[in-house]
Amino acid sequence: MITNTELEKKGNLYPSKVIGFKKDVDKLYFSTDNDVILQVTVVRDSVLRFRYTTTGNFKKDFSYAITKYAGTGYNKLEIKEEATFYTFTTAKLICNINKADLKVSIYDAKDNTLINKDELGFHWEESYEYGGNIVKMSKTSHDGESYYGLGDKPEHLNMKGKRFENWVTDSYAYGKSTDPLYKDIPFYTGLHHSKAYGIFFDNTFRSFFDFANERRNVTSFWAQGGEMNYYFIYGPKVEDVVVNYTDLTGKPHQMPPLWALGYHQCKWSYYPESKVKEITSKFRELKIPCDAIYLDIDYMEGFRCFTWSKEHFPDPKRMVKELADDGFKTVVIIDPGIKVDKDDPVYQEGLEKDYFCKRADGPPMKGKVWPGECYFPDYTKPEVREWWASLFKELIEDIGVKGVWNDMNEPAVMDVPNKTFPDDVRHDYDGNPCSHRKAHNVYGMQMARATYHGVKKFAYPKRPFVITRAAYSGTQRYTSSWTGDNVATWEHLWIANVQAQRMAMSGFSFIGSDIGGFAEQPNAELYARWIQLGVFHPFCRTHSSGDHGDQEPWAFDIDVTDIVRKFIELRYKLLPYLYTAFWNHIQDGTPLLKSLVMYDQEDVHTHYRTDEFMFGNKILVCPIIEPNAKGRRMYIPRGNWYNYWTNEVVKGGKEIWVDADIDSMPLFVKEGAIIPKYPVQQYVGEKEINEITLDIYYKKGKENSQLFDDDHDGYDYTKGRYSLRTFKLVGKEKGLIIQQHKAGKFITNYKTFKLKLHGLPFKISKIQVDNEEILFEKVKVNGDNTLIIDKDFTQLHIISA
Ligand code: MIG
Repeated sequence: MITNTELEKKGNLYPSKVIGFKKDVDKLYFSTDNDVILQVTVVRDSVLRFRYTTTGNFKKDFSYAITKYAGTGYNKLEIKEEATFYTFTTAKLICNINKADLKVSIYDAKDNTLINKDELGFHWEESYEYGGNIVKMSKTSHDGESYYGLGDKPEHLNMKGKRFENWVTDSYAYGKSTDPLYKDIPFYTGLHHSKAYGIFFDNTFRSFFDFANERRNVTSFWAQGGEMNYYFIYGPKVEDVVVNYTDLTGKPHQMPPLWALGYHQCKWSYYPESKVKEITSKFRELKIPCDAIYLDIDYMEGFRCFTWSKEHFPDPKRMVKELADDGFKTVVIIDPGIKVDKDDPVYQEGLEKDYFCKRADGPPMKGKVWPGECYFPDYTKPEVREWWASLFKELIEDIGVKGVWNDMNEPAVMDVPNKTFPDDVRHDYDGNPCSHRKAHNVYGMQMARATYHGVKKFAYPKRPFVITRAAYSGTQRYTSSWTGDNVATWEHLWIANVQAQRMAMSGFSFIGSDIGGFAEQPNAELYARWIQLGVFHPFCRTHSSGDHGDQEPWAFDIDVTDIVRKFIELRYKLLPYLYTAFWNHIQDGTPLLKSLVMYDQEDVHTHYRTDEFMFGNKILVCPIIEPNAKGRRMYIPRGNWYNYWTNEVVKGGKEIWVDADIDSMPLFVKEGAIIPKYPVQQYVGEKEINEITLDIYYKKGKENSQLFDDDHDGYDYTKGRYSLRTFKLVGKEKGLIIQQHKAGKFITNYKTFKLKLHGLPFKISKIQVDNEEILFEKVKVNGDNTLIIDKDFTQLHIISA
């Protein structure tokens, strides 16, 4: 007879005193009397890994998040034993381990500032419910400490005072307080005393983070299984924390094809073929640039993956070709559920080769999704990923589809209360068999990874393009992503802005929202304001569920169509700027979007800002997120900025009112910046680009800018066939010098630069290119300070009268 239905809690357990210390190359081991071992790996001078076991030995080490390309190696490691603690020092950090209780404190090695300190530190609770341990960590929260990151949380950028859960979940029409959502990125950046550090808790079980919510001075994180295993990443700059985290978990494996940075149009669903063509033709007719058209689930036959509806798409290869001839790349959706259908070859092969996930007692995991009852490939098995990749051959190689959209990969299951697989489902986990409790949060990541490998293989020598809904840390290596099923409300415009910045701060920059909102329908004004924000997100796509009407740029009224065109055109003009930022992103892990706190952490005003952000290094963006606005107040970070529309220079470090009627938005350029621009094209590659415009914003002082170019697709750039130009601007009272440094072997198509000088405080009397005076006719100086010069100049000197 069961007498007690309450789960008995055993209470917290703690490490006892340290009785052993051992060093093994880059690893330090501290063992306690009660069988706890702390293993510290010195990954780099500024990156330490902390790993704990409670059983006296460590299980096999395996992570889907950490990339094999992560940097390792440190300059210094000195270890000392003191009376009450051990201490070790790297070139950047000092770390103390208490002998009495294994508690850790970490200091900046330069000035001894305390950066991070265990409160209770590592502790655990044996779980009767799950069998294993609930592993916990608590840290002291400093006065004035702020917290950022954690993926797609639809909450204020600064997470102080809040608690969050990580469990990848299909969250249709989520709201501002919905938690968790589609992604699990258990990484945050803490900032206090102007110094930033990061913590990446690489544990895929359901996890929780508490940022001084339960107790005012304590920040904690815990998971319902697995190991206490976290990386401490020192900045002290916020940006360096994110860069170092991105180094650990990976940058995108290659540049996106340039077209993927264009505008994308999507809906659930465009069908049949005639409807698709009607949409694409309308873009060309109205001269609204667009590069990609999406096919949602209705293109398939009964929602079966890798099939086409014969009725609606009788000849996909011809259609995809015709779309391509008109500049449109076709992207199709692929979900994880494979219909239980003995006549379906994918199902047959999956079953025969034992590729589907199984319940603990043997039968395949069966769940309902769009096609009806389905089985689900176990993407955590290498062989299954290879098989899955091979399934893309026809779609990509033969039919000519250019990108694949992975949806429902949380995995989402219909008609069950927990919306996903039951906990007992088994996974291979790359040879580390486990239950769904451990594999759930990486399932979507591994699906996207397999899809990426397939698309990459069959698109070769072109670059792949993949988009995923679910993600775990590291997914940015393979794919872009969107923020899931948002709603056409003003609040969601705020959410979209915060989510994109937060994702960029979480190492995942190739992100965007469903522009206009997925559920419900925006009015004309909301759609226009959303496009204005969306063109400054790395992934720029309108998508809607289509239940509530049309959501194309022309679906509202003519005035709005003109506004939408104006901003999509701006996106196309800025493509070389965005492409250059992407290059820096894949090279160095530099985020594509920077919240103000990342831009200027010394200025405490930035710590609680949410709306303003940097798009790349030079452009300050602030969306209008309220109806009926003629402008808004916004914070301008320190320094001088040019209003993009008026060229008026404003001094930052304060809040100001900025006019922005419906056809405009607050947009500023950092002084000294050189912004490269293309002419407007209807799609990438429409025009041969012979000239690049460089918008030069005069500054008294120095500023560097860059311009990257390559073939816009393919892999030649990895062999040095790219062109990277660095411009060094030096502005003086009576002159302006721009030096160009060139790197790379690629010969660009453009031959000249059209320089537009903004804010020049003097009249030009003389121009020298590489120390030779140039006749005004030759360089075509116009009344508006525009001049055209050869792209290969080394030094341009503009001299005042
Ligand atoms: O159950 O494929 O988030 O973008 O249009 C809905 C149909 C499934 C959810 C995705 C959405 C997509 C929709 N999908």
